[in-house]
Amino acid sequence: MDDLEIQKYLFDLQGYLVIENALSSDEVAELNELFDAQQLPPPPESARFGSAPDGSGFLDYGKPYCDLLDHESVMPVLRFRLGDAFRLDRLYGIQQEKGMKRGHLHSDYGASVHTSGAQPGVFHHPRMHEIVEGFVVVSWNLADTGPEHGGFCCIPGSHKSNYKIPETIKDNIDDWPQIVHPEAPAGSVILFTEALTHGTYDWNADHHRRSLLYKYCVAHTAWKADRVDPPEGIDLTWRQEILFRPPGDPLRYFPSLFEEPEEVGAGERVKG
Ligand SMILES: O=C(O)CCC(=O)C(=O)O
Ligand SMILES: [Fe+2]
Repeated sequence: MDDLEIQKYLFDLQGYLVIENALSSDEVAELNELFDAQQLPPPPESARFGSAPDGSGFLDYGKPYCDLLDHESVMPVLRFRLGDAFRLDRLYGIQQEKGMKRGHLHSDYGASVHTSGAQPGVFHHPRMHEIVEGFVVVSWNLADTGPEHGGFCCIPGSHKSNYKIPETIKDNIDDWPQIVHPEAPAGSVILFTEALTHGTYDWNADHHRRSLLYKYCVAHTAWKADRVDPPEGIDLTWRQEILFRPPGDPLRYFPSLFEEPEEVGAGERVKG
């Protein structure tokens, strides 16, 4: 499903998108080998791994992790959602083993976020200072996830809702068919807006979940004050370097990711 017209329609409609076979099996194997080389403690101890800000997170595991930053299968969708100037806001990985429990349903923007002040059952008009969009998560699956296994789950369309999610739906997600667990096998990527109501479902599979979450936002925004550091000793492309810049007004104080800067020749580095 790599037709951009369809991707735009589905992302807008559902608030998320799954692209299967975004990575070849060789690419998945290479990422998994680099992960194994880290010899992290197994889940649940390191259910979240490679987080940044706080250094470079899992980007330090090797160049294939950096090459996912601007992978060709996700850039057109990110451009559609975030415009020509966006930045890497944070990242982390999730591993789960059989029996690990779900996380609660949540969204970071819109009526259902706890900071919105929305009252149950009352139409919420976002106030002028509220962010309602502009953050997209790109979640690469290095192992099969989906309805039989667990992993990402969400309420499609909830990013457009002007009503706060009722507590009874939030607390009883198995009773509500509105909550979906998309099929997302190894090599697939899930893109979703942080305004979508989403969560992590119980992990029921014998194999471990292993997903890498890269979080991007429009250039003038940030989740918190800290920045992800570029990894040391790995050559980044000019475009990858731009992703690490601090926030700035798009195209005025933060450059386009889709126009190679004139002063930068092949292999040269953008000055921060
Ligand atoms: O993929 C998942 O399990 C959901 C992760 C999540 O909640 C998030 O990235 O905000
Ligand atoms: Fe989340």
